[in-house]
Amino acid sequence: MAKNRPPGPQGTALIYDKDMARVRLLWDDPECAIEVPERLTSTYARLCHRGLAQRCVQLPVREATEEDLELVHSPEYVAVVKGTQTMSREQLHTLAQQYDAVYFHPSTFPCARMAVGATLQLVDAVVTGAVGNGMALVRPPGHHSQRDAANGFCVFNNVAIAAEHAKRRHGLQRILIVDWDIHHGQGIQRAFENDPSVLYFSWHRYEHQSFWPRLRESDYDVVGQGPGRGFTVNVPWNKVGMRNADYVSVFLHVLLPLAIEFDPELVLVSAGYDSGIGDPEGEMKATPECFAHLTFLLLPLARGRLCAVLEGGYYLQSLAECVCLTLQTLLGDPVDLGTFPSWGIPEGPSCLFNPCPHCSALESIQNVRAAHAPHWASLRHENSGPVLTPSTWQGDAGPSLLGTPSTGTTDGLKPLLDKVLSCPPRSLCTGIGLAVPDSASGLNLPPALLQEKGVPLREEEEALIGDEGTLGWRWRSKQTRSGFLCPGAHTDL
Ligand code: X5A
Ligand code: ZN
Repeated sequence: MAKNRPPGPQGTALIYDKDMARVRLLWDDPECAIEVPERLTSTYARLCHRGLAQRCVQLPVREATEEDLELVHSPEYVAVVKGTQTMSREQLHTLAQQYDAVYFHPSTFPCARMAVGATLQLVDAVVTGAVGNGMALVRPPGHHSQRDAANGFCVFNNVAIAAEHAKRRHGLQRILIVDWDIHHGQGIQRAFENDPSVLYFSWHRYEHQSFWPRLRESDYDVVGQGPGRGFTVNVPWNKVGMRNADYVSVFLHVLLPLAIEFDPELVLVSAGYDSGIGDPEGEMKATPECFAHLTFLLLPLARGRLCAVLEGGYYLQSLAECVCLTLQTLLGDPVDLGTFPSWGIPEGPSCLFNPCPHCSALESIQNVRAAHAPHWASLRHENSGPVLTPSTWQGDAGPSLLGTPSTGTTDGLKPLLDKVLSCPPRSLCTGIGLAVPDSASGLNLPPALLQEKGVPLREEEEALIGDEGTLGWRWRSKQTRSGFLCPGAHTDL
């Protein structure tokens, strides 16, 4: 099955150091209690157990210099974090209270420097061509941290620093950051909101701004500022329970058209797995295979130069499995549609095996497409084939959801889009598997997640299934639904 690949330009780097497992919560704080050292150690153990770590080029970490850190953070903030090395538990606790959802440990400074250094090592190896792609397993995570603030378990912004490093020290001009963590990486967004050389994409649990970090700036209509307009892409999830089909749909209908048009020289993934099934923060339902699909869909970009950097992920079993499937795809193993039986589904597809995106997901997709149509030609097609599947289906006399006529200026783009996106409909049905307890390779999922088997389709899901089932979707002409928020969009579908 798996072919070994020699190290070299085609190889996959893995960067990990157990020293990053040293930082841990020293006091009682329910919000921070989930960010545990085992996130790293048990994930790495699983990679070794699967033989995946052994197939990678294992690169050493280094500690980032203060100069590296100051690519994104202020010298004053770096000095504050540096000062934690010699603080007492009480002093650490007091400092942590100045920030939102943060803890410090005497090892925080060296670990956080190592997390940045590991990310920079990975970027250097990929950009110089020493390896083809790779993954860095790091703690603390980074995407919430800001110029002058720790936030959401994050101390230094590993990925933002890496992007700045790639620009300044390798001269790259176009970097794509894909943040599939379930929280909005507002730290990355703020670092690049004015910068057209960094395209930042994030999806996140939002629930109409009621989910942490509860920011207005996480909504779909926040698109960047000044020269950076159009280079910030936010996809809010306004409901929990999103599945593989929702994630893949957002890639097909939002991220990939923009990413292909942007034509990045490097792809950085803020690879948080709190968006995976079983995670207590995300409460989503994407299975580990989904991350293989997502990774695979990114590989045609930037000639495969992809660096995945761990962010969140708090359900240890799911986290480890999701990382395995990401790394396996980076190693070049096929995204195997036949892996479902190994997930222990004795009686076949269940409710989770559902190819249709949720109504709420389609709404977010429409809204972000409408918000970005002025900035991206690839969103201004009409009836251009597979890329405009269900969310933009217009029916015979239906109104244009985007309200923007095609400008026909996309010459070279359509063939490329067609090539990358014309997956046979079945492929949307693929990344959806259900683990049952005690299955050898599956997760031990909480019972609540297993009760869905056999539950019939919800009304709005049924409404999306056309004659052909799966992706042969049509909007029912009589189907009426309100709630589309984009200006100019019609509420009758
Ligand atoms: C990196 C990450 C989450 C913070 C949640 C605070 N942070 N409630 O996933
Ligand atoms: Zn997260």
